[in-house]
Amino acid sequence: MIGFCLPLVFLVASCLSIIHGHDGITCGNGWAAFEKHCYYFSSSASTFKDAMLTCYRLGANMLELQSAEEEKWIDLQCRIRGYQYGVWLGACDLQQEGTFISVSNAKALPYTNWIKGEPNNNLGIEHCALYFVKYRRWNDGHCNHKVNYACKKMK
Ligand SMILES: [Ca+2]
Ligand SMILES: [Ca+2]
Repeated sequence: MIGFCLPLVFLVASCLSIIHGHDGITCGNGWAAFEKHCYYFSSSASTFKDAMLTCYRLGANMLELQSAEEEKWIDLQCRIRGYQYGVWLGACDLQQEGTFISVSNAKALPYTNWIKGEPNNNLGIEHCALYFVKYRRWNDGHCNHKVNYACKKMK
């Protein structure tokens, strides 16, 4: 039964993705689609807190990277948009120094890709994570720095 149903499920899923394939229809204007999610990329740089609040206002969360594949796509988007540093990631160690957790659910990060030697909590004041395009890896930075950001929601 499973052997029969699976191809059918994939057929229906791929038909749906064709019908809803256009970003403007699936995600709305100004949003980009990648796999099961919609992404909004900021046109200016913000503090970590302002980035988070903007994403909430848009009915989304800050970008929380789940995989190397997603990160690769985000890296491309950052480069196309000419982001100077990269994007904030929805991860911080404000609750417990040294332990980075996801902002949306306070759980352990499902995926990390820190620059070697990071997170280093430089000067004791770095508590917010960002994707650093220059190194294609992550750094902890000062939460009040202004960095571009991306918001993410389910399609
Ligand atoms: Ca820290
Ligand atoms: Ca750092």
